Amino acid sequence: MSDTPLVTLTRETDIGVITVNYPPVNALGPGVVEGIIDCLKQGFADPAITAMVLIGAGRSFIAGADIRGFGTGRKRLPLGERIYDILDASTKPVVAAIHGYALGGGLEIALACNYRVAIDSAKVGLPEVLIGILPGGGGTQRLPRLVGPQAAMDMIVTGRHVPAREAGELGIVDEVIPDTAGLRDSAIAYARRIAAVRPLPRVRDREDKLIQAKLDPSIFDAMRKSIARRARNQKAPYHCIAAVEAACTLPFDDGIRRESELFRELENSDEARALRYAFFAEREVAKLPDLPRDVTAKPFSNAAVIGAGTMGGGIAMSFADFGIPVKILDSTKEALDRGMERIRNNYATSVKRGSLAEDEMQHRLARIEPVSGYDDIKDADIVIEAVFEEMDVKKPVFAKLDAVMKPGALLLSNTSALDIDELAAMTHRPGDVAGAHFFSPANVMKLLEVVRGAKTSPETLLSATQMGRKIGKIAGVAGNCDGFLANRSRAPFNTEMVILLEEGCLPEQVDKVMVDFGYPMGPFAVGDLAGLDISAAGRRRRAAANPNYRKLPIADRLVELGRYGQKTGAGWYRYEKGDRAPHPDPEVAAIIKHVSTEMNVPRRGFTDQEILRRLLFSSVNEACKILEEGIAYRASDIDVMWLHGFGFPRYRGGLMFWADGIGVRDVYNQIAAWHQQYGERWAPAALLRQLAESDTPFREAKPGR
Ligand code: 3H9
Repeated sequence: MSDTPLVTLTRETDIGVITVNYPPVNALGPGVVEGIIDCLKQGFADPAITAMVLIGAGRSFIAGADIRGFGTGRKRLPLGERIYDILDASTKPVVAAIHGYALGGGLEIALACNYRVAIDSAKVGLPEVLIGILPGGGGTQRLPRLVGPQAAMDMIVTGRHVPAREAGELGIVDEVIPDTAGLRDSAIAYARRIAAVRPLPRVRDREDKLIQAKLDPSIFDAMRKSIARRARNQKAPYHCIAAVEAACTLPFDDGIRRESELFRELENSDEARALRYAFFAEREVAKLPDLPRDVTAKPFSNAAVIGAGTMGGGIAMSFADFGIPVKILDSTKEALDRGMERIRNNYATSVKRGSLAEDEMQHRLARIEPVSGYDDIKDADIVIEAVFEEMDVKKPVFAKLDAVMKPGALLLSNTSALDIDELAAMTHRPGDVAGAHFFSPANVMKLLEVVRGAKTSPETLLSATQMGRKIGKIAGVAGNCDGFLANRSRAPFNTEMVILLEEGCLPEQVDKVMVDFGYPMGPFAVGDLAGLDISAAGRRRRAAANPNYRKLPIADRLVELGRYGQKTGAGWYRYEKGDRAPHPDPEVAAIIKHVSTEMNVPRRGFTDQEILRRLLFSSVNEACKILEEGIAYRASDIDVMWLHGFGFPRYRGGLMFWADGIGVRDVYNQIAAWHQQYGERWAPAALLRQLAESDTPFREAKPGR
């Protein structure tokens, strides 16, 4: 701990400047609120001070309450002496000067100040819902008074970060200051300008923006309806709406009491614990514990992608979206034209939907240059191979890259399962080679799985993860094995879901269980989207490599019948022309029953819980093997990959966090029982047994090496 005080008051002639200095983001950790209160009181007492500025040191104003303190019993704010009440009772104007982020409790403090100024690049928001709670520092009462209940709900229920200019237009900040002007000086000048204004403006006194909702309270039910699908199984979004509603129906102080009640109901809910866990897991995944300290990432300013297919195009868009020029290479003009056409169509769809401005689309397209020769990409800092998923197709690409690329370029493969070491062996620089497994659609999905080969250098590993972060991805590291971390941990789930059909389930029944659990789509519907021919090719490859590979005759039968999924209008479901809605298909049910009979497997009924556990426990067991072999750094990395790669419901934390909720012993006992019943594929991982015997939660499992 440094000796620098957390909060200081300095005087600039007649203006008191309160500076919060609690790196990295000025969260309201222990002592911070108390420090601000002390400084406010000193400022009120000093007759030479006419107004005060509250500002953050370092990269942010205040990023909110200290999330680590939640659920620990640590009290967040000094009881009885709430900072918000002290600000409301202020006798001198207080100006919040915002840069970086003013989030959660940070924005709530700013809202209780008399004025707010922000620099252009600042962002404000009440993101509490994203960690399963609601703004508990008056935000649900003050924000609607400033911006109206509809705009307040839009912010509070989504938790989105609002850029300073928009915050200015909404009325959250009183003045937006150009980034170049210097926030501290500008805020002091602003404070001097308004020092004499009386009565002091207080957000709590404003009622004008509430009138409309008082007359027509239907906006609250409309909001509830509009989030029904997205917020299913969750409480926090609904509590957020209820709290804003209270702002319109109750006097201010009663509204604050209602907000506190609702806050307390959420603070230790399962949902809040899971979401807090996910928040920290996402930050932990960025840490590479075994890298030497002095390793630095290679800078990069451009990239190249080999292969203009769906994946290659999506990867190229990911770079272009973040301002990085990228070349896309394919062997024929037709393939390049098709690839560029697909990219243009994807962007055009975003423009049509209103999520991308037309001129921004043009900027992004201008960053993507189609090229047809390896010579055109030889100077790229990073190259990502995204050709057909077959070793014999990928190997010559790596040999070629080795021959042409400038020294030090990162050579990455987008393979989702193939051996990185075999690819690296095609080059004379295996240290520069790693996997960069993007998920489909690559420009949308947040996950990047960086795969470390046996010879991947620490510098390459770090550079590949930082590249991911620069293009907005959450990058996690996996070891090199068939399927790496993500697909390997998911593979038993994919097998089990088809075996369930052999034993008595139908696709729509399994899908319903998983959607009810919280997945956006059921696994069979996802299979149809991805293409059943693709998964069949993966099965063929694995069966060729492993004679004990469990065959999935039902899935194979559909592929033999040309049922490849959405693209052929039929897969696990039937699709109407031009419509993506899956319809249960009696033909599929008949095939399933027929194959069960052929296999001599009696059909029986399944409970929802049995379906859920059969699918997820099979993956938990595999995840334990992955940890055991040191393929993952930590259990929470597996969770991050499931959240961002496979649509696992975030409010359940992730696969391993969810399994911890059941308890490691119960999970082990069930898997051991299924081992007896179904044989080898359910053999419990050694690590699982050890964890169960020592009653150690999955999240504390120490990976092997
Ligand atoms: C709240 O305010 C409740 C109120 O209504 C009042 C109730 C009474 N606490 O993300 P980064 C750490 S709820 C503790 O990598 P970036 C983070 O773990 C809160 N720690 O940086 C990381 O630590 P480490 C509402 C926090 O620049 C380090 O800071 N506020 C907190 O990419 C750097 O973080 C939020 O939900 C925190 N509040 O993004 C905001 N915030 O280095 C949550 C950060 O050890 N925070 N840390 O891994 C964020 O969204 C992002 O951190 C932020 C910066 C956008 C601020």
